[in-house]
Amino acid sequence: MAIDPTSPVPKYAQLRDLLLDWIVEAGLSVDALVPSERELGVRYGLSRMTVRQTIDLLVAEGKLYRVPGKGTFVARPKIEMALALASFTEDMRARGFTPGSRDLSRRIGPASGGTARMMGIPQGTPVHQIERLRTADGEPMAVERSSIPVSIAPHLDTFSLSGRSLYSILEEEFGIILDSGEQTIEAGVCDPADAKLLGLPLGSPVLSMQRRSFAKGRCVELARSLYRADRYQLHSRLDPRRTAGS
Ligand code: 16G
Repeated sequence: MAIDPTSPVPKYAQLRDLLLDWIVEAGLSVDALVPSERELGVRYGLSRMTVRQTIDLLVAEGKLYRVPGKGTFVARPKIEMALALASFTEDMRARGFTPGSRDLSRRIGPASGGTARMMGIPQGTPVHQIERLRTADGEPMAVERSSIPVSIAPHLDTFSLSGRSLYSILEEEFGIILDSGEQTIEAGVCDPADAKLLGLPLGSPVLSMQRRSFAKGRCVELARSLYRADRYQLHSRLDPRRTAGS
């Protein structure tokens, strides 16, 4: 396939699709070297600037990565985010990664107006405020900020979360079994502090999530999380459209 100069699709975007197809067809595996910008320019009849634009895009999308002085390589496939009420620990283990957690801050504080509204509790209600960096095989994946009412899990602050899953502590120590939840996912850009924690360049894209988890109708956790968009993607099954009355 070649670049179509008459197409309304910009050349850098056409090259993106052509390159991704070529990587699959040529059987390039993870960490394989991609031809240089000069070679690609010659192959597809494009200027070096256009090729660079495509490579920049594919790097930002997490499809390729650059090693200064060495070249551009095929990146690992993204992790598919489980759209389920699973804990980070369960999810990572199921995919063969070793989950990790580093406390960034833990304290008990009054629920803000927004948090209280979302959780269905009075403003100012004491909540555990837990901020953690989540890792997979030691690599930063997400920053998670959770609020949990103190009345639900009174001495949760006495448990270490670095070697143990929050959901398993809720279950084993407080008898709380989460039975329903809801999650909103939006595109976002990480601020300087989060970019540093996640080891990403400033302004990198992230998946910004807000999750409410319930047990017996009571909101147990409100979590606001930032997941690396270069490592995660969403996938969901689509059910057939139901017509009225069915
Ligand atoms: C998931 C949840 C998070 C929860 C955590 C518990 C999302 C967006 N977030 O990462 O709300 O706090 O699991 O994980 O899915 P843990 O039991 O491993 O500590």
